[in-house]
Amino acid sequence: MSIRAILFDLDGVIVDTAKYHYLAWRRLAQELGFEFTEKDNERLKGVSRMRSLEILLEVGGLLGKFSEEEMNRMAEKKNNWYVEYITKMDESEILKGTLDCLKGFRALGLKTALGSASKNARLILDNLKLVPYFDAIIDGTKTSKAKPDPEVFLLGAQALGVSPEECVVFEDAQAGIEAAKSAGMKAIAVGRPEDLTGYDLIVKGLYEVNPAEIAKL
Ligand code: B16
Ligand code: MG
Repeated sequence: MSIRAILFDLDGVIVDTAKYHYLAWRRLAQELGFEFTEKDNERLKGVSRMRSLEILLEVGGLLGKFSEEEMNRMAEKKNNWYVEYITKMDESEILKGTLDCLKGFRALGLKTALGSASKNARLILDNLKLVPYFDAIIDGTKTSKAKPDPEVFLLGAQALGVSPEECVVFEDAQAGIEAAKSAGMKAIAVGRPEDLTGYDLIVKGLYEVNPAEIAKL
């Protein structure tokens, strides 16, 4: 079966929003009275907002100490700070190779979709002026199950009118690679071989991608 669609994760593939997530989570940790390091932040990549909060509280030894309402309030507070940071983003923050890649795939007649866990994906794509390059945008507002569940990518394939076997996914997070594989898609890891496993191919960034080669996978 030939490749007809390409699905892209957002954070870590198209843009580095992890640094803004980190600033906001660290601010929350400081308020709660503990340090949250950049190494700790690695555990939050590709993970949903509420699961990220649980991991943060676990790092601070505070997991289980708050009610659901308090947890929701903390997540909201973090998100408000995060939104303050990403509102200032512009095209200069698009990761190297992204535009050529999106244009290249579309020139070959392939469809493109975003498959992100973030509820803020739309705002980010708007600021980066990337919305017109996607035929479908599936984000955290449209999903009910977090990666490694394949839901986000299956919804992407459905929105594009293609079958999962005709899709290739670009992902930087282990949970995302697992989501792509359990959706029955090809997974291209974006990152370092020592950090990731279970992918079909690995690249350092989209700047290494040759759309014509990927279309032949
Ligand atoms: P939000 P992705 C993910 O984006 C981030 O990697 C992860 O750190 C974040 O917690 C998650 O989105 C939810 O984001 O709080 O904005 O809804 O990699 O799936 O594009
Ligand atoms: Mg990611």
